[in-house]
Amino acid sequence: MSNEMNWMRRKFLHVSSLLGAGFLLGDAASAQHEHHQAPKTDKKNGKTAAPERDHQQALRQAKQPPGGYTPVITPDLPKLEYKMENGVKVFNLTAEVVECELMPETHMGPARKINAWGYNGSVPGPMIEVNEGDRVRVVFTNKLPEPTTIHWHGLEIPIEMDGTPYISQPMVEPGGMFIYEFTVNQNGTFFYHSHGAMQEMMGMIGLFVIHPKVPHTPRVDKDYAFVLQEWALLPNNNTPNTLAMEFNWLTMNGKAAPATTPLIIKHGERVRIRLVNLGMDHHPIHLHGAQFYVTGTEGGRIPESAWYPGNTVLVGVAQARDVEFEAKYVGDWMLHCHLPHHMMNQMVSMVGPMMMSHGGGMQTGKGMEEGMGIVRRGHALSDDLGPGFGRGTGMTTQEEKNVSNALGAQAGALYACPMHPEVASDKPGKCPKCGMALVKKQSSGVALTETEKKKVPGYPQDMMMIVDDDVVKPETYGLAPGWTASMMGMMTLVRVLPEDKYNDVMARVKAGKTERPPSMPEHKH
Ligand SMILES: [Cu+2]
Repeated sequence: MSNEMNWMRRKFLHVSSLLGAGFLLGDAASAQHEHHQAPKTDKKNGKTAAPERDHQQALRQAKQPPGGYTPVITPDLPKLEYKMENGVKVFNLTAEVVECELMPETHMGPARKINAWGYNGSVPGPMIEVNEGDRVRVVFTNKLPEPTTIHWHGLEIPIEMDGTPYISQPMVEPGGMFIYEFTVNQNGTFFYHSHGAMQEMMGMIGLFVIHPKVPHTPRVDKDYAFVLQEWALLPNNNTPNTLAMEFNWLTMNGKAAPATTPLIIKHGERVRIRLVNLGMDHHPIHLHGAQFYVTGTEGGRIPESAWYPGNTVLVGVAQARDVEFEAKYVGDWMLHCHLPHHMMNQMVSMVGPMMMSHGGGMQTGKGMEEGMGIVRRGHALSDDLGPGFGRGTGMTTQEEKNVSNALGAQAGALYACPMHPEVASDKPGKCPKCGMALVKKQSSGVALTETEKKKVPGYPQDMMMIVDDDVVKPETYGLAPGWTASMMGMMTLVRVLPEDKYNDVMARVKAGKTERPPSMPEHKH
């Protein structure tokens, strides 16, 4: 018997047992139907490859459905399709291991991929989008190596559907199924997630958006949704450390900036952004260049009289926040978590003094406990452990070595390569790495010698990496050269474009056309 047949048989047996227990709300025949839609699994490692998140996705999502609402766009995430069965919207959701790419390979380093847990080949899971009043059935299959359930966060539904292990339902064992079915009587930004704390930290969450019967006014032209997540990843280890309290990779819809796909908005459009957070930290999400109103919470729409203005909204753990604004000002505006450590990638492997490769300091990546700040013995600021909190203590301070970073390399130079910040020159020329013409710098800064740098306590701090070419996609067309230097962690761009540029970029998105703007010469790796 093949693995797949075995799998189907086990699933069927489980469905039968559910029938006996009176848990099955749908009909067994429809449940069996879902076998055909099981995602392809790599037999060798049991992992399911993430589906291609092509740029047509946003366009497909943007098609106006019969309900008359503005469909929600989830950049970098798929939307879950359904089929109608006797007036019920039937979705198939499978919990499984997903290899998720937070950041593609760049000329600065290899891709950052993780073995996360998600749904239907996606982390976070695909968005479920329904209408208030809909009858919804979710045929759930567990392909994880341990039991799980799905909790429908914030939904007022019967207790049998609440997804709390043992309290409202038995665990769904590996290979087992459960049928969730309920009517949605609310509207707003909700989400689904595993009710196992560690499973949540492996990525098991997805958006559940319910459109109101009558669209809210003022109507929005663009409606976006994001899941905010954080990951603790040790160097050379692709499995998230769910015990950690320190997180070094921050994602929006499963991507870390600059790999996040920018939002493309036409000047004057009204925009809604829905933000959902499931992690160990709260995220103050800040929008540049526009004041917004907070118009919704995880409990749904806020009455207009209680909307409040801001440009930073704190999205607490387990909360949802909807913000709305008029895109009055043209520009490529950042949308990002403002916690400084959430504006970084891979922050446990810093250059310079923090790197401490010798001596009595704690090295990042040494072991799960030491590497992510869990103290096993002694105290946190002891000689042994101190450097893991940033810098040396006691004797180890003498071992700190100042090194220069990207900014330092270009300081004092008149010309620099926009792609390779370490390439700088006093005269015009070409970059030896990529052949691009060196660009005259507007401000050359002051060149410091290595000795002078060492007199500066705390130097270096910020690093910048320019990887424009490595993350280029239709939505990035026309961004300023070097834009990726500013984009790290939980960040994306809200691009408010004048109509002609908007049409140009959207045509590129539609055609899947990825090319560099004419001002930037072609460059070879
Ligand atoms: Cu944050």
